[in-house]
Amino acid sequence: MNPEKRVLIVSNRLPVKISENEGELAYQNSEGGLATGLGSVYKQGTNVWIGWPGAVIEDGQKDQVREDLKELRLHPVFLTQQEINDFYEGFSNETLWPLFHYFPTYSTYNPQYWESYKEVNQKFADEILKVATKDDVIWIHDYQLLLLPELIRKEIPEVSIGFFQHIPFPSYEIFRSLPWRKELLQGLYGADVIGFHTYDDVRHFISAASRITNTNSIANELIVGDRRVTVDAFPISIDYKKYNELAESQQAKRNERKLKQLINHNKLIISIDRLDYSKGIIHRLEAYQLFLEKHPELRGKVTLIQLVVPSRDNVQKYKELKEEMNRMVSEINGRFSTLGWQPIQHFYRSFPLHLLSALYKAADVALVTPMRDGMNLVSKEYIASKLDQKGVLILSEMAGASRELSDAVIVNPYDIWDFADKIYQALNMPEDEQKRRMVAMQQTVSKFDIFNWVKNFMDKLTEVKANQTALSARIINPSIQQKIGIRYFYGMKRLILLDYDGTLVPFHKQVNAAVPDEELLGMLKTLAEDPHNTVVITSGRDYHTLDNWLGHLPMDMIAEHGAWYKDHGKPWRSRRDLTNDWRQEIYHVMDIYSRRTPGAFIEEKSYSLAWHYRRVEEGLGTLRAHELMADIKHFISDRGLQMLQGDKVIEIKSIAVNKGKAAKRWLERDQYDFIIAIGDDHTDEDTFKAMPEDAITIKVGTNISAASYFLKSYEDVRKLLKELCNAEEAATNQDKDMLLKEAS
Ligand code: GDG
Repeated sequence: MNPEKRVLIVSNRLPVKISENEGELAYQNSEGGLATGLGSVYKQGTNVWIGWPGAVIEDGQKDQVREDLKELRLHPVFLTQQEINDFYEGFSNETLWPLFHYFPTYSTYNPQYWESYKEVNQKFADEILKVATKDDVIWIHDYQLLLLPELIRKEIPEVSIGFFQHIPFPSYEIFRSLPWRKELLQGLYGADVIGFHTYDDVRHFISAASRITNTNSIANELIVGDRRVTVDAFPISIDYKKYNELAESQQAKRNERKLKQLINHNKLIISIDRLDYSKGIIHRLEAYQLFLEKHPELRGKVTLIQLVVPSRDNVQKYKELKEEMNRMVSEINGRFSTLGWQPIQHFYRSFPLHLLSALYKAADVALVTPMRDGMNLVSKEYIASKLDQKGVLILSEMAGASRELSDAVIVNPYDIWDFADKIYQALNMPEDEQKRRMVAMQQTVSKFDIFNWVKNFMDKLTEVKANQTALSARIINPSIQQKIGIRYFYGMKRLILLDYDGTLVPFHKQVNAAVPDEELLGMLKTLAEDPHNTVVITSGRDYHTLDNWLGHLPMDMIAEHGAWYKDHGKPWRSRRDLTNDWRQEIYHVMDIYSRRTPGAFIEEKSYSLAWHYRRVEEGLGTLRAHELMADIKHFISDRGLQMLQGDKVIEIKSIAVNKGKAAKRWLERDQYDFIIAIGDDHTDEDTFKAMPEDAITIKVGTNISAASYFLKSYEDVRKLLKELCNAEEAATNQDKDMLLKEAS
C-alpha cells in the first residue's frame, strides 16, 4: 500500500460502543475481529473509520460525539431509531442476512425496508463525501452497504474503492429471488475490487452478474462499461499472535485449571456462537443428543459447554430460535443428567476474552458447525489457542473456514447421524493424530493471519488501480483524437485497415443482422473516395456477405481472416495453398455439439468452420465450447490448423491464415505515410503486430492488446472516423503549422 494514501474504512458499525451513564457519554473499544485487524490500518497516518456509533444519539449530543470520536480517528454516521428498524434490522438482517445464508424462506421482502436501505446508504455516502478526496482509498465493509461503492464512484470517479463482504454470496438461484437484485449488483460495480472469503462466493457473484445484468467477465474481472472490476477471494483471519499469547497468560492458565475442576476433569466439548439460525445450534444439539443415545458408556464422562451470545433478540426468528434452543437444552439435560453430572452447561451471555481463551485451551473438542458461515473466526481462534497442540476441531463444510482447514474433522451439519459418529471419533482420536492435524492447521492460520489479509486486499487494490491508470492513458481522448486527425490531414498516402463486427457495427444475436447502416456507409464512402486513401476492410466474415454489404464502395477487402481478398474493381481471390481435407471430420464433431446444445449453430466459410454459441443459455454455451475444444484439440494439432476463440464463437482454420499476414500484402506493395488499424477481436491482434512502428493501432474494448490505443465502443470508432472525414475542414479552420507542431 502506498504509505501516502489515506485509507477511509467504512462499515456499518464503528469499532466502539457508546453508552450513557447519568448524562455522561462513555466510549468502549469493541473487541471484534474486524476491529483488531483493521485497527492496524486505521490507526496509521491520517486514516479514518466511518460508521454508525451503535446508539441513537440525541441532536443536542451529536456535536459532542463528533468531537470525541474525532480524537479516536472515527467519523460517525448517525442513524434514527426508524432507520435502525428498517435499514439495519429490516433490510440488512431480515432480508439480506437470511437470503445470503441460504434461508430464503426466512427472508422478508418489504419495500419500506428497501427504501430505508437506499436512504441510509446515501446517508453514508454523504458523510464519506464530506471527508473523501480523489486520492484516498475507500474500503467498504459488508452487506449493509452494498449500494455505497456506486454512490461514491458517481461523485468521485477516480477514487480507489474496495469492498469486502463478510458473509457468503449465495448462488444465483437464491440471489435471483431478491426483487432488488439488479440495483444491489450495480451498487457494488462501483468498487475496483470486490472481495469475498471463498472462491465459491466469487463464482456465485460473477455468475449472478452475468445472468442478472448481462455483465461479461474475463476470468475474475467484470467488464463494467470501460472499467474493470476485480472479484477475488480474500479469506479473513485472526490476530494469531494475540490468541496465542492470551493462551500463554497466567490468567488463562488459572481459568483453565478451574474449569477442568468444575467439570470433574471430564472430556470437554465446547461450542461458541452468536444466537443465529445460520450457526447450526439446533442441529448440533440433535447430534449431541444422538451421540449420548448411542454411547451410554460415555455419559457422565463428557461435558458440552455451550456459549451463546445474545443477538437480534427482537427479531421474531431469533426469538423462536432461542425458545427452541432452550427447549432442547432442557430436554437433553432432563433426559441424561445424573446427580453429579449434567451433559450441557449452557450460557446465554457474553464472556470476557480471557475466559474465552481458557475455554479454547481446555476444550478437547470444539464444535464449529454452522449451517452456513462466511468464514467463522471461532474455529481459527481455537486453533491459535492450542499451545500443546492437543484437541480436535469439528468443522462444518458449510463454513468458509473449511476451505483452508482441511485437517479439521469435517462434517455436514445436516447429517446429524454422521455428526454424532464424528463426535465419538474426535473424543477417541489418538494424540499423535490430534497433534499432526493441529500443527498443520496452526501453520496455515499463523501464516495467513489478519495482517496478511489486510495486506493482500490492499495490495490488490493498488495493483488494480495502477492497471486502470495505465489503461486510461491509452484510451483515446478528444485531444489524442484531434492529433490523429491532424496526422491524417498531412498524410499523402494513407492506409486504413478496419475490422467490421464489433468495430464498425455492434454485435447482434443474429450473425446476418449486422447490416451496415446509412451513417456507416456514408463515412466509408467519404474515406474510400479520397484519392489519398486505401481503405481495407479486414473481416473474419465470408466474402459473399462482405461483397453484398460493402462491395459497391471503392474499398479493398479481406474476408475469412485472409483466406480471401479483393482489390477494388477486381474479382475475389483465394489463397491457393489452402486445403479443405480436414473439413468433414471437424464439421461432424461440431454438428454433434450443435445437436446437444439448443441455440448453437455452425457457420461454414470456404476455408474455416465456426461454431457459434451466442444464443445458447448462459453458462451452458461456455461449458459446451470447452468440451468441443478439448475434443478437437488433438485432431487439429498435426493438420496445420488452429483454433480461434472469439466472442462466443470457436473457429477452426488453417494456421497459415491470419489478418496480419493478409495485411502485409498491402504494406509490401506501397509506402504509406499514415497507417491506422482498428479492431476489437483477438484476431485483430495479428494485424496490430504486423504494423510498422509509426502506425496508429487501436483496440476496441479494454482487453489486453498489442495496440497502442484503446477506444471503448464501435460508437467511439465512428466518432474518430468522422473526425478523419472532416479533417480537411477542421484543418483549414486552424493554423496548420501550429497543428502540425502539436501533432508531432
Ligand atoms: C461475520 C461472518 C465471518 C463470540 N463469543 C464471544 C466472543 N465471540 C467472538 C469470537 C469471534 C467473533 O465473536 C465471532 O466471529 P465469527 O466469524 O464466528 O462470526 P460473525 O461475527 O458473525 O462475523 C463470519 C466474520 O464476519 C469475519 O469476516 O467469519 O462468517 O458472519 O471473534 O471470539 N468474544 C467475546 N466473548 C464472547 O462471549 N469476547
